[in-house]
Amino acid sequence: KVTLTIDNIKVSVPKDYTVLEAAKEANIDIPTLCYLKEVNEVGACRMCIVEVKGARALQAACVHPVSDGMEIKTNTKKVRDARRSTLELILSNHNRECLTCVRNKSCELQSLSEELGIRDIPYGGAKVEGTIDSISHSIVRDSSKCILCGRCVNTCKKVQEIGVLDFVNRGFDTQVAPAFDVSMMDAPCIYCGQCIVACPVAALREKDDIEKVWDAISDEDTFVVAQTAPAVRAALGEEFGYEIGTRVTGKMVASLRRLGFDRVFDTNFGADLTIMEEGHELLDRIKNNGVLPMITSCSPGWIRYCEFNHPDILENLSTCKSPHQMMGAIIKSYFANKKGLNPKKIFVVSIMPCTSKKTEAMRAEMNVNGLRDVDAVLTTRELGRMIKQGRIDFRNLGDEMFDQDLLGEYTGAGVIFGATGGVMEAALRTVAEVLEEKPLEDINFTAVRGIEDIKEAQVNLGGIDVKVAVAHGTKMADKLLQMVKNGEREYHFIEIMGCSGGCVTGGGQPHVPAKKLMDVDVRVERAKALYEEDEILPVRKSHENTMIKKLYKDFLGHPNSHKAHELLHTHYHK
Ligand code: HC0
Ligand code: SF4
Repeated sequence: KVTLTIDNIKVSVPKDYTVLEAAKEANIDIPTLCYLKEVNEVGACRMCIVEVKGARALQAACVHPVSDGMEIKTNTKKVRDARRSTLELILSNHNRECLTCVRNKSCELQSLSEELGIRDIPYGGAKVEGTIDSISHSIVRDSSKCILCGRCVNTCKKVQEIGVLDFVNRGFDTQVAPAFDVSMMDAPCIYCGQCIVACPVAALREKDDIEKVWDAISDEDTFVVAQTAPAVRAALGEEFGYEIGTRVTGKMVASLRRLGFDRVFDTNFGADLTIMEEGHELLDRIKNNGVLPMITSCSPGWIRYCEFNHPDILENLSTCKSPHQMMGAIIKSYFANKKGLNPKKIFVVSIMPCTSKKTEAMRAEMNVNGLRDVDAVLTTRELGRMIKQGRIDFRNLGDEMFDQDLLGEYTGAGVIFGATGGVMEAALRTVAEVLEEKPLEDINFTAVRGIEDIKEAQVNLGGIDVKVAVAHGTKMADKLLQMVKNGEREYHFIEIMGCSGGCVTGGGQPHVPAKKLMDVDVRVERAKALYEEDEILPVRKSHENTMIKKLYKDFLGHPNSHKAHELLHTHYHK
């Protein structure tokens, strides 16, 4: 440990700490902008500069190491003036249309300007002309808002190890963009949206589909169905001031009903259905020498990653569509049928924590008899905005239940899909009981829970030692696949999610300021909310969902039946 004083407060910290981390320990708040814990610690924006006694220049606290006896001042006039000048310079070349900006009130640049009391911007000079890339279905890049902090660049490069974004051009013309300045649509971007989550401003944002959904709702001839992904309930509250990890399932349902959706269902029903299809697919592959390991297919970011980077293992991917696509297909067939609705008049809206789902829903294969399974995908953030546009007092809503007709029941197994390891655990609960033909003593497969990079387990199921593994984030997915490919590891079943933490930290989830990320692991807090819901549900195994049983009895026949294949399965492209 070393001891130093910061603003006359003595603090002892480990010797590998930076001044920023030490100040945090002493409850002293140093402003940051480009800093993103463990991802972007580069000292580029110079907002975190401090006075270090004995040093001639001001030092960037986020990269400056502590030493014994060091004396730091974090908030002198000299420091404040320097920070203000730096900020004015950034603002002089920034598109300052805050009122019409999607990040209005959640922008880190905006809050800094307020904190530092910026009232006018003295530099009137040339401004870089911005480019907007809004060609993809998932992501919009607006360079007029970009402050070149590099948070997105390093997230894509170091967290995901994909490296789509980089600094292109030089000097005044520098931009953050895919190589050769191509559209995100033409880059090997998987639309995971982690760059959006990392962006402190609105230079990266999701493609906004709110108007499409309002139009459908206001058309009296259209039957509009909402379905909500497991992870949305664990984060939507943050848009309304709730602490990270607050579960708002009941209020979320109530708000969707107020917005005018004709039905509000839970994608968890689709998740339970996925487990039935995927679980039986696994059993079939194991029994009949099919291609193993089988790998989950519900994360569209992961699927794109696999198609781009591991085209040799597409056969290993489960053929199951993802739960929300299955749900859409069932709504437009079984549900429409039973309810006497014209499927052409049904508009399915998926509320997802994910930006890649927007592109997934537009894939040509994702249709039922020529109709889209899902017509629009909104992120958790977009739903938050819609609720505000609808002037709904979210915090004072009572809890309401999902609609119950035909597709209304869901199990704890479905809920935990939203956290890394959840799909695996849900599958094991079902596969175990099918193979063992008796109820499990303990349904909590804790070995696959948590945020460890790669999780492994071996479960004896009906005399077979089934080996499973879980990876989250494409960097870890790649590592795991390399081990499988070079023979270091052998598995029957692998769960892969495109984002670290799984869906709870998907690219469509509410923004968390970088400062907050120094204190909390969002992946852990939001996952807790899901495991909590799993614990309190009366039914926690997908195959015990009575509405799923009825769906098979009345319509699909049995898992992996011809009809199930037609509606619920898909294929992939090299
Ligand atoms: Fe997920 Fe899903 S669990 S991908 O992470 O499988 O986005 O939350 O909705 O479809 O159910 C996301 C979350 C889903 C799907 C489900 C799966
Ligand atoms: Fe990289 Fe994901 Fe952003 Fe695409 S969406 S640029 S893959 S971080």
